[in-house]
Amino acid sequence: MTDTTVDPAGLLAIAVTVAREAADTARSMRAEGVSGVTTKSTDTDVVTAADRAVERQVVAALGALRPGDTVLGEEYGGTDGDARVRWVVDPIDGTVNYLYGLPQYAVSLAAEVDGVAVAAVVRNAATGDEWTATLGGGAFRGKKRLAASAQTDLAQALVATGFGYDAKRRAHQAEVLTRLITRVRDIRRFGAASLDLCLAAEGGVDAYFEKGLNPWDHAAGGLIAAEAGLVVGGLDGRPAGLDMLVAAPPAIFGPLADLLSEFDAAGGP
Ligand code: LIP
Repeated sequence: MTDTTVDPAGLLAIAVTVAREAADTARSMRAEGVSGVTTKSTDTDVVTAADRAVERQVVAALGALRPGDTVLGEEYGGTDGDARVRWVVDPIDGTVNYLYGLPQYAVSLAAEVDGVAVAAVVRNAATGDEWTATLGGGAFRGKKRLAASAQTDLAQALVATGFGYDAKRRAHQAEVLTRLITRVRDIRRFGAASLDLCLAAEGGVDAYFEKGLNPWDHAAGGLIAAEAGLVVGGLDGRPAGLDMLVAAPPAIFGPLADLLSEFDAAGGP
């Protein structure tokens, strides 16, 4: 019996089942050693056989459970169709961490209804840690409901960020960082946007920002961060997107976004 529900709880149940199986595949393939490594946009933008295998597994599972829906994935792009429900998947977010065996990589899966993310799961494939959220239903780590940082002073904020795979872009991002680092408590770089957003959702850092994120990097983590109480957006009143994503407590979102705008963080290559 195919499932056609669009209610967030029903979609979340499917997302969690599919993401857990996908994470098991990612972890068992890692244990066998990383194989089939090729590159994409630059020589440092790697993709492994596991990224591809896990995405095919997710697409097949969703195809069986929800034949009418569409899927957008990092490795194979989008499937055709005009269904109300679209799934957005990053099979292994943090692929460089995966390559080096750093336990900071995740399966990230979100369900959108009419273009709005309503259910999300991020599962760290190495540790089994799992974050979930539904629109209006809150965010959780396991069964623990999350409340993000309520930091009100940017100068006291611990901020996570990330860098692109293009050297020119990294140079621009580094310039922004040299100006920002004196205006916050400190910076952290963990290497996986979906996990960075979950860490911000549970107050492990106060805020996160990054330029160059694709929908699969932030669709799930963004809902989890927002449902934990963070403002998730872009600069100058724009929504979060490829040019910039900022996730921060209400009191410091404005000051952080204003500084990033002043430093042209959404600009450059
Ligand atoms: C990664 C992002 C991370 C960013 C990396 C890379 P990938 O995604 O999660 O935030 O800094 O450059 O884009 O390539 O591991 O799926």
